[in-house]
Amino acid sequence: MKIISVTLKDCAYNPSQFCYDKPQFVFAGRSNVGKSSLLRTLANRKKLVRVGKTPGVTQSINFFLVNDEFYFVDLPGYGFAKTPKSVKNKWKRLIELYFKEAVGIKKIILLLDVRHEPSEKDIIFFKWATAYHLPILIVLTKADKISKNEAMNRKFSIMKQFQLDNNDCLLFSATKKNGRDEILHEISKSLDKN
Ligand SMILES: Nc1nc2c(ncn2[C@@H]2O[C@H](COP(=O)(O)OP(=O)(O)O)[C@@H](O)[C@H]2O)c(=O)[nH]1
Ligand SMILES: [Mg+2]
Repeated sequence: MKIISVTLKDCAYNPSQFCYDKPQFVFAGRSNVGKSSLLRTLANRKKLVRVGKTPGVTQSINFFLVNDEFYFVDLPGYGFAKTPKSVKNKWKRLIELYFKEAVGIKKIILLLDVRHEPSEKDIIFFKWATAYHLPILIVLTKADKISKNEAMNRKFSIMKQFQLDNNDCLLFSATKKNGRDEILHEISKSLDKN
């Protein structure tokens, strides 16, 4: 798949702003996991529109229209220690409302740092998405930070933990651009279904 255009369509602070008119690929993960880097790499852009410069402060669900065909949906990163509880609750409600409707969500792409065990919040998020019957692709980020062997071992261990197929758990490096094609391939496969 070729990504030709990426434009920020909406920053949704309430459900009336959710973009359901085209298929959606939803990117989630804890703050600092490498979500912005992944989105930039997929889009082949040095920068996407910056929404909220301070980690933990972006409270909106951001819809990027890709090729006029589907959306990359950027969920607020979770697990940033300094985020006040009231803000956390607001995010949770907003995401819950989004998942509940789930019109056209093709895949949840959950990012985990390849070097670390999934946190409790990662696991809760995974279970949450599963409860809404949303298909999940796990992307293990920053794969360049460990050896190829270690990375493969981490991948198998995560596949086992979350009971995923080989194609539903991919290694990625933004610095090396490894894994980009595989992720885009999974996205394009999901678009071809139905
Ligand atoms: N070595 C390496 N560093 C990365 C990679 N992806 C992200 N980073 C770094 O990790 C930090 C957080 O990345 P960012 O994309 O802003 O994370 P976000 O908070 O999830 O959006 C930044 O310093 C990035 O340069 C990667 O694949 N390899
Ligand atoms: Mg970011």
